[in-house]
Amino acid sequence: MFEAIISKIEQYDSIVIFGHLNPDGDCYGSQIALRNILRTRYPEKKIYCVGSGLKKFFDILGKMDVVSDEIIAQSLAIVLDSNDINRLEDKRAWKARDFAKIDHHIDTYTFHEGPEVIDDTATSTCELIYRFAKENNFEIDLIAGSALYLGMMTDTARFQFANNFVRMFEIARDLCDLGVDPILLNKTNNLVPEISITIKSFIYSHVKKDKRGIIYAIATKKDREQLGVTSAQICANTSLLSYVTGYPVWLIASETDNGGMQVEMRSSTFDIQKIATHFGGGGHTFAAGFTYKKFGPEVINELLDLLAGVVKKGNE
Ligand SMILES: [Mn+2]
Repeated sequence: MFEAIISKIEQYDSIVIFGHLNPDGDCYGSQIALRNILRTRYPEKKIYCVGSGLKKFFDILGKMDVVSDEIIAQSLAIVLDSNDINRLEDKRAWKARDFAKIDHHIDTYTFHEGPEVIDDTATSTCELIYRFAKENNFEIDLIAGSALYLGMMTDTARFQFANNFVRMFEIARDLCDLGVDPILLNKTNNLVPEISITIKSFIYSHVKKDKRGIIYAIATKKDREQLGVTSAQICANTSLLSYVTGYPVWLIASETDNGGMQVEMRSSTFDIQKIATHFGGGGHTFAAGFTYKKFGPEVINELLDLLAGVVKKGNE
């Protein structure tokens, strides 16, 4: 499955691993895991991770690397957990000599040519990195195993969602056998900055309901400036509106600094990924998001109408 990617890896002395904007546990975890696995297997090669990573894990799983343009220009870029070229955090991936990709999102075909493994039935990119290591007898050390566990745990919202639960739990079991400490990973992952109280109280006091089955909250740029938070910080809280009886779709929309809109949407039941695609985004069937060039009542209403259409059709 990974033969073409491995043959690329073997051709290069330096490899730079890229991820998406606003890195989450799966993005950071898959980058760190792949870095460790490749460093162990190919000690003579230089392997780097770029991007902002997940700071709260730096002490236990490792920091990101600072890599010059010159190094990138002679490296193989491996892009992880990203299906949309516009959502790549470090755009220098396109300055690399060569390119490969491993991902579990529904493909949007915006990337350059190169060997790729895309499996949207996988729980996480970390699951794919696990398979990459196992299928090729690459050693998974304790750091890599912990990073893989982190990504699988966070992308499944703590093992709630999977196409194949047996496969997911078998991997989790194998990682626990390696010595991974789920309590430490959970505890670290649960840590939130104090500002999250402010964000949560804003969302709960700005809940809006659309009778057609959508519950949501909207933050304008002014709201955000008063709170002192970014759109990404606001949009990371969709779970606050989840599973309210009568509302199978929930979302948070935030006006971006340049007057556009960032949206994160979830559904318990309906395929909302296609609505994200309509606005130039993507994601998964029940968890998707996008950034759009416009913000305001008109575009919000368009979004609500489209989602209401999905709910109506799904209920027929
Ligand atoms: Mn992911």
